[in-house]
Amino acid sequence: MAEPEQLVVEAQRQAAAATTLDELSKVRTTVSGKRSPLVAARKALGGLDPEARREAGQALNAAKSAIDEVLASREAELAAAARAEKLAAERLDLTEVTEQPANGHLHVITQTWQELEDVFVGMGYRVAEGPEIESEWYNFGALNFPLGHPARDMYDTLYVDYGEPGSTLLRTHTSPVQARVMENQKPPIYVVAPGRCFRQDTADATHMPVFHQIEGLVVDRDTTLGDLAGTIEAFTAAYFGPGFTSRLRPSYFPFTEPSAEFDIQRPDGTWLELGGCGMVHPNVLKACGIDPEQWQGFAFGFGIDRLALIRFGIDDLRELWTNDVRFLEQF
Ligand code: 2NM
Repeated sequence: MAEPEQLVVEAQRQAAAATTLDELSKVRTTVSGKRSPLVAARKALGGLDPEARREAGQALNAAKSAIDEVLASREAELAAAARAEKLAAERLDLTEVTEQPANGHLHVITQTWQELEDVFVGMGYRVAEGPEIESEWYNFGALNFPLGHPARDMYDTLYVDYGEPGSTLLRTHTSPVQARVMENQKPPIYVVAPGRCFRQDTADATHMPVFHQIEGLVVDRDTTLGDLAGTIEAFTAAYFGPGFTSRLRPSYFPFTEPSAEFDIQRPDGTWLELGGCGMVHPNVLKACGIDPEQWQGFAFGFGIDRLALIRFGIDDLRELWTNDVRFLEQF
């Protein structure tokens, strides 16, 4: 028969070797279950005489208590370890960023718009804004487009069903912003008006019914066509970089006289048609409350979207409106 102390030592050894609660449960069966040496020793007590039985019984009871304690304390250890492991495995740290989410960026048109504003602000201009829904007067009348003038028809105007028929429209250019500035501010005036414009147009690679323009306006004393040409040239170098130059070609606009188109020359000698410009027509100055005998002005304008295409090497305007992130994120 095994010595009771041996049984305790063996139970300690096996309990310590168990690394999971499952293993410990098997150890419990082995060291204190029905077929364990402990229970066998208890059964064997019956064969002893009363004196020896009492002594051996006490020793076995003490061993049984010691073994139960060994099992309970190992069980507590393993249960604590299992709980800690489960907690660690299930831990949800919502402040923990495992993968940096991709950064978005401004749309190609917005980037171009902001860079243009930066260049003009650097040249001393202020940025002006106005309504996208305009009156016939600010979009045409004040700008020397008389009623019934064929130039009005060239703008494919989208009229709004509001007020008298033909009185309210979606602005076809940002020039009405300039008219409002002239009406509300005293010269000298140096402003650019970037903004969204609307024309009834079928979308194709180079046209959209919604597009963006930026227009500049200067009204000051003794302003000349030379100042206009110098301004276009300074802008060209500032925006496109050194090695880019500009030229003016005679043209016609109702709100400027003389009028011109302007082109940009790339360092490789090729030309790019960019926009229109001219000396503000005296009728426009008068309509906006400025005395053309004292003040002269020049204005210029071009499309932001087309510039964005050139700048980023995109060949179809419609790509800017599809808003497919896989396309836009390239720029
Ligand atoms: C252009 C071309 C030529 C222009 C004229 C004016 C105003 F209000 F002063 F009369 N603003 N913008 C103008 C002149 C715009 O864009 C192609």
